[in-house]
Amino acid sequence: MSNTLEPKSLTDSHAHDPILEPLPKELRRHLHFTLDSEDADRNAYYRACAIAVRDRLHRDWRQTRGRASEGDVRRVHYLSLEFLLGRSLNNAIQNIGIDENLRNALHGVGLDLEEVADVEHDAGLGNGGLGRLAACFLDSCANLALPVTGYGIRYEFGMFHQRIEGGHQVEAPDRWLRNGNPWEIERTEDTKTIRFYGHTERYQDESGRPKIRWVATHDVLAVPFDMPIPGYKNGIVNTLRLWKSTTTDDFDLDEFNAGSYPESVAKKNDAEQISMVLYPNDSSENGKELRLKQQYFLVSASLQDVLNKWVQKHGKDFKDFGGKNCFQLNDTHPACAIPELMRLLMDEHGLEWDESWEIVTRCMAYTNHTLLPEALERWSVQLFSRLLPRILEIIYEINERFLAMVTTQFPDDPGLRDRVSLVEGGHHPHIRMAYLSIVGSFSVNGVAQLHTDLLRSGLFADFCKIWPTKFNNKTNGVTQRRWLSHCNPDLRELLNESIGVQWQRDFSLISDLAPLVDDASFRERWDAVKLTNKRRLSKYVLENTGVEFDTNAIFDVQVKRIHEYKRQLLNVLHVIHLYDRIMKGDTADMTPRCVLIGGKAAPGYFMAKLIIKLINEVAQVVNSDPRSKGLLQMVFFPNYRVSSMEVICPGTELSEQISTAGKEASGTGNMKFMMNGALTIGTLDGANIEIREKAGAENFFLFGLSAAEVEETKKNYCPNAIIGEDPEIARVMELLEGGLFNSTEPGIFHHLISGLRNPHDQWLTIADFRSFIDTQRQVEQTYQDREAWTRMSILNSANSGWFSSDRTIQQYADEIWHVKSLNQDEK
Ligand code: B1H
Repeated sequence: MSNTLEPKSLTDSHAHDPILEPLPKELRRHLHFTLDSEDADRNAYYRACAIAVRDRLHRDWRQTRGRASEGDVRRVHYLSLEFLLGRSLNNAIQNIGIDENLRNALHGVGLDLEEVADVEHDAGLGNGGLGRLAACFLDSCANLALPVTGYGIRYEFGMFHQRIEGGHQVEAPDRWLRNGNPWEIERTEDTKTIRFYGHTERYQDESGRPKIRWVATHDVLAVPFDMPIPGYKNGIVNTLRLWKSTTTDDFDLDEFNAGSYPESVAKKNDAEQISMVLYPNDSSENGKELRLKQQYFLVSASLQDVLNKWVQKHGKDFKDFGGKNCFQLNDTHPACAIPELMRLLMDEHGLEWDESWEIVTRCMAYTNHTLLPEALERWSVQLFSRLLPRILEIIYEINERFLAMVTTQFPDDPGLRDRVSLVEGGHHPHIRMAYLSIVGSFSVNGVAQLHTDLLRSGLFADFCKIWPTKFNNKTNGVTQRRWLSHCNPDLRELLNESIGVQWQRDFSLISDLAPLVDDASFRERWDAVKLTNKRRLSKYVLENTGVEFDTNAIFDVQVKRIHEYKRQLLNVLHVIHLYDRIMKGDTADMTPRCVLIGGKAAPGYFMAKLIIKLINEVAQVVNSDPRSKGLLQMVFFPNYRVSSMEVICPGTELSEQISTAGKEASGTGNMKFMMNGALTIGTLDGANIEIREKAGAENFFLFGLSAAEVEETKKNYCPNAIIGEDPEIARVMELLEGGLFNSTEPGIFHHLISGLRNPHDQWLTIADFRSFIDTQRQVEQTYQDREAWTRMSILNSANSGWFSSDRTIQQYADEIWHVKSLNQDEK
């Protein structure tokens, strides 16, 4: 019997096909019918545009889904607690090539595309680099037509909104879904059930085999919401599937019958809390029960999703499951995927341990993003056994079998067993999630060469001895489509004219820029683009801070999460030093400078919040002193987020990448600035090293100790001696300690100051200060030679091809995932 509701009938010649309709007509239709909107203001138009664009993605989205499942190709599932997407409208219209069309359609009704796009709330479902990396990766996977699905959580509240009051950070909830989200489609038909609590019991199955089941659980539902991820003009639309938690509709019958119906219903609210809010502690863990619930919730829902689809197609034959599926774990946050896949295969699908383990270790791959001890996840065994008793049992068994193997294979290293145990013993034992991730994965990668080297020689050295070939490097990258083409339209046009348009698809072509450094008229146009972008940034800074930057000055920027290891404090000390020169009248060869610092501090991170306060107070003193005029300005940019970076990075001339060497795993802001022609002042840390190699040492301002020197210096570090011997540094400390920046609040910076002077200061700020001052002097001198600066700027962009996430993802695809482009035949 033919089904008249078959989706095919929607594409027949009588049906409405939005792709064939002119955009202005579609916008009117959505305003009038879909939205039933009375006003035709920019808010209404934003929503109409988003829906019209989504309609235009629809056919390719369906087709991409169909092609990937029909072809029975190997697929990748990118599991991440964070996807920091930012805005979607501009990205989508650029990728499907209707940007000019939409601009004209809006123009026809008296609106500006920028103005309309500005209505969209950032999807801030991430903390910083790790979450934004996941978003860049999805863009690159779609560009390369790879069958990759993102799996995450649909947080009701994303990264908090930051306000500055009296110089202090104040957090407010980010209700990003307030006006709905036109990009998502709810798919209740794919809802999954997730279990928590309860206990396990042994039983025998029909054939008398001993089995284990997890019973008396409190269940929660996971409802998926899909977001389209369009490729760049290639007909591909991939999916990001985000899970929302909700209540099951079975009631606690005892309570229900006892007449406490409202209480019984209200208890179900607990379920909704799981996906309520993103944890805002970048690079540090806090061990909260709700966070472990989030992690397991994401992992269980996503694995069930993939397994269900597998069973629909292949029945219970899992022989080839590991060959056809790969799960990339974005740090250890989704590490429960390893025991959860074991559980699903054994307890739900009846497989034995060995065949399940074979499958799991064939399809799990783990990316490590940090060496900082405070960010390494450890979950208390006590919490685990209460919340996820079956998962804990499986982890214990993984550990026993692993340790038995270690004992047999390394009999001459008796200490090894204890060092690599997944369980950290003691009074309150914990599970080491990084170790679990290594043992359960076939690939473990770091995110920059130095980071991977340090993992191999330090944190994971024992595991490297056990499995030397498991470890590999995949240096991070960023998408040039958002971080150059979209955010820097003037540079895009200049590039298109000079080297053609293909760089948007294949960023290695950016190297064609290099010969143009010798072309004086090109350099002039390059400078003109930068000036336009500085003006735009200056306007944006004025709107957000009340300070108007002088566009003759060098724009010096540090934007990233606030953390001691990132050393925003070093940047502030340098500003204090410049201010001291101004007060002394030592300004003859001073280059005017505008310093912008932005970023959020984790709400519980006292020192980071104090650094924000100091930045604001120093800015206040510097900006209000008439002697600074034309020489020095400084702002703290509030609520730094993806959409602010889109204005900040094109207008930046000097990129501050000044972390203590060995601490920043990679960094990705550094790459965005480089593409947009900023020069970097930086340490030999993370991807800075590779940036310097690619740009050429002569086009990079290097300062400070190397990672090896940091370790050496720590053995005998004496900041007070350095301060005592260097009058300029001593003077900066004197101003700071004398209360110049906290005259009405005595003593508030005490902890910062004593940290700087402490021989155990891990961040070695004072150790690198002299080198920083001297290198900043070099920056100023170079800036005064306009031609030299412009040449260096062009060469930085020209050599940034390596830092496209397309390159990174191609390496993941070739070396870890072994997946191919769906458009392979067309190539
Ligand atoms: C990075 C994190 C991170 N590393 C814990 N680790 C989090 C850890 O909420 N948490 O619990 C959140 C984030 N983030 C960053 O990853 C590195 O510091 C950067 O250097 C790197 O560029 C980025 C992407 O690889």
